[in-house]
Amino acid sequence: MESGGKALNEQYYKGGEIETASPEDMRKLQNERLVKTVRHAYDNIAVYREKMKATGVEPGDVQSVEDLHKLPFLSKDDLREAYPYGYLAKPMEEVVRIQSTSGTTGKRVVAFYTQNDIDLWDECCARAIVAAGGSNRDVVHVCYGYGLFTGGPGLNGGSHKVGSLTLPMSSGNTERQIQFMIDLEATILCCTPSYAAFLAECIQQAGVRDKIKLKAGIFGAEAWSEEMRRNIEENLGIKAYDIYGLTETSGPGVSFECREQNGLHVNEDHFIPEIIDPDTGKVLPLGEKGELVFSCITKEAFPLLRYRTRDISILTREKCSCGRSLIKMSRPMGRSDDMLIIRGVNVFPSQIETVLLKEGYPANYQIILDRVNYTDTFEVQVEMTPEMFSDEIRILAEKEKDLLAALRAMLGISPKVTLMNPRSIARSEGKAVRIIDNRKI
Ligand code: DLL
Repeated sequence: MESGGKALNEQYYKGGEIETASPEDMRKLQNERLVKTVRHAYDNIAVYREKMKATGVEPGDVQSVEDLHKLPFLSKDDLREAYPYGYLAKPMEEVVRIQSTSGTTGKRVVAFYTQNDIDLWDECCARAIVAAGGSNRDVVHVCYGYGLFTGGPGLNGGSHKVGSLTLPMSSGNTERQIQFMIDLEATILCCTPSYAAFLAECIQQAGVRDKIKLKAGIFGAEAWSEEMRRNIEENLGIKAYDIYGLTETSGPGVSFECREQNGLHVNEDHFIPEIIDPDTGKVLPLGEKGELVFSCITKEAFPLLRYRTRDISILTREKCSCGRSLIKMSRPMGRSDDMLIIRGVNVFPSQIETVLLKEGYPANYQIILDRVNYTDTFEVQVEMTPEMFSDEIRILAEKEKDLLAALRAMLGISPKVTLMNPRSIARSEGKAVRIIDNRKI
């Protein structure tokens, strides 16, 4: 079916032609869209205009992708400082939706969408579904979270666009997930890889593997390994495809895997990728490892240019047997900041420290992560001060409960809280070892 050229399931979905465009045609389109977006952002986002001025660059200085490096970088901190409306580039009458990053109230980033932005986002996710073999004959079971998180709404929109029957399951209630999967004969599963692995185990335990009709899965939102892919594929009898994206650039669908399952094609007619040295900001050539930076060149409400993702990857432009000419990025290999993704939620260690200190604990703590039964475990161990210490179990339990509530309020997820005796956490001779991540990802 996918033999290159025009064979990308266009019968159901029209994304095929652009996905196989020549590099010259793609560059021409990117140039046009980039010039337009720079003007739009400069004219409509006051803080961005100031940022450009401070860098000494004017919209006219950017005439093509070659000029992209002249623009300043944008970071999560820029967006947080301008929270909530600072980077909104369209009048309220034209904006129809927000989505938001996972994490705390303090650390949230809000992304805005016009109806056109949503349509284009749906298109990006539709491409991912088609690349995974999806068509209007498929039943797409979406158990990414719905709501502020982009996973559910993104894949839901993509599935509609392809014309598949969409099951908007959202997360949780595993028993019901499996029942619907069987009853509705779902063929494509969309969720985080860790939830897919967990589902596979539950399906096996329930002895219903032969009732499952799944043929493919589209998994992302967190790091996963090749071993995990093989494990999921074997246990569910499917092909498991990676999908990548971030709230700031719209959500899932910035890039996706095709049948080669070897790197993710970037939807570069919407997002121009760059790889930079995270320390110097210098743009690195194709094939070199560094931090991914994206410029969104079709977005109306939230047109971020040179946005630093903090994800480490490599870009390559090699002929792909699927026929797509879209540039490929390797699966993210880590981050250039300290953000952790725990059960799909973005957590910064600094948030944990803030809570501990506010609650009167000393800065002697450890964050211990592991993966048990394909689910992240998350423990915060913190020392008590000698004054806090008590040998009465009831008092300690009360303290743990209070601290857990404060951490949950800040992070949006619940760690296991363990109060430790004063001076019981090993001191490091160099930098304190605060994070022990035993997850093999
Ligand atoms: O996780 C969007 C998404 C939803 C992607 C569903 C794929 C599927 P955020 O919550 O803003 O958005 O988190 C973005 O998650 O910077 C990466 O560090 C990480 N991430 C996303 N996809 C992948 C992936 C969504 N396929 C952050 N592999 C990003 C590894 C991923 N990490």
